[in-house]
Amino acid sequence: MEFFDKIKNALKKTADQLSLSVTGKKPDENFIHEIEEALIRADVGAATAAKLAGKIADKKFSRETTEKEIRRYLADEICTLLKPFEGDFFRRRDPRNLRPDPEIILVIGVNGNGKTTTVAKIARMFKAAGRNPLLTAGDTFREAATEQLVLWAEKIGVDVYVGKKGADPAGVVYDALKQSGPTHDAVLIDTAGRMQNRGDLLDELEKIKRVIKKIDESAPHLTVLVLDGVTGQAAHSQAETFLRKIGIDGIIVTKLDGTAKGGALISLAEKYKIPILAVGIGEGPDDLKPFDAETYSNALLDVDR
Ligand SMILES: Nc1nc2c(ncn2[C@@H]2O[C@H](COP(=O)(O)OP(=O)(O)OP(=O)(O)O)[C@@H](O)[C@H]2O)c(=O)[nH]1
Ligand SMILES: [Mg+2]
Repeated sequence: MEFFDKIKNALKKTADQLSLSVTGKKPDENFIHEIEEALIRADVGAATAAKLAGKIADKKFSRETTEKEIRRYLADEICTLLKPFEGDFFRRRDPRNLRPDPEIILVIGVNGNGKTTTVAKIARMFKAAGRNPLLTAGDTFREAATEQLVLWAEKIGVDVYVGKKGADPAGVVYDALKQSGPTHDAVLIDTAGRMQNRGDLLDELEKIKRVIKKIDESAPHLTVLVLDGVTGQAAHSQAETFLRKIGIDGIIVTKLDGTAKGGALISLAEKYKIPILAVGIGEGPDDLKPFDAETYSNALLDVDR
């Protein structure tokens, strides 16, 4: 399936939320309000929705304006908003680029957001680019978590480092980094899910970071916060806490295929000024896609390129 169609399919539920009935109507106050509500239903966020609706109001569309034109206009506005936050995750992995060796990538986030799956997807992408990542099972709480990562590693054909069950995760990460061979040009660290209100678990994450720095002062080279697209506006408090406590370089929004709230990342990017490195649009290892502002906004509003 072509890339645009995949994203479009993924965002279909959100696009359906944005059904606008405009034919023959001049965009009056009621209509503007309708648009604003539709945007909020798609989880664009109240402030951003108001801003976008305001732009439609200012534009003074005529009675002849078609729904398609309004969609086009909204898509363009959203694209402009998001453009500065297009992460360069895929581009900077270009093997010709200079990068640290190994490149250490820490993947963090709340329980069930899709961290382990995302680690697998990144590994797949790296492998396809001719790289050799070492996966690290930094989730030592649940045995199933380690098994899940090991299964992915086997499926993709990459190495995985697993510590002892119940071991201190920071220790496991340290050992993994020590043992990563000269052939490993990246270390992808999966971590246990932790709620943003669990101070003790956030401290543990800080410890993991400290340990990484012992090995390489400049690492982690990329700290990725994985957010669940289905969470909607609740993702804000997650982003805020992880940003403040741990520091993040970018976000990956998963499950965009399963949500009617695909608009959440608009307000997220805008509010926290965090690059969106990629999006997850399925459970398979190839379902990680670059975040492209134009493709995303066109798919969200269901307009053609
Ligand atoms: N539809 C869909 N499902 C996804 C996506 N990413 C992950 N999932 C599913 O979400 C569920 C949780 O994914 P995991 O990768 O285990 O999440 P996690 O953050 O590692 O979970 P914990 O380790 O328990 O915190 C699994 O069933 C995944 O298959 C996605 O982009 N789309
Ligand atoms: Mg996991």
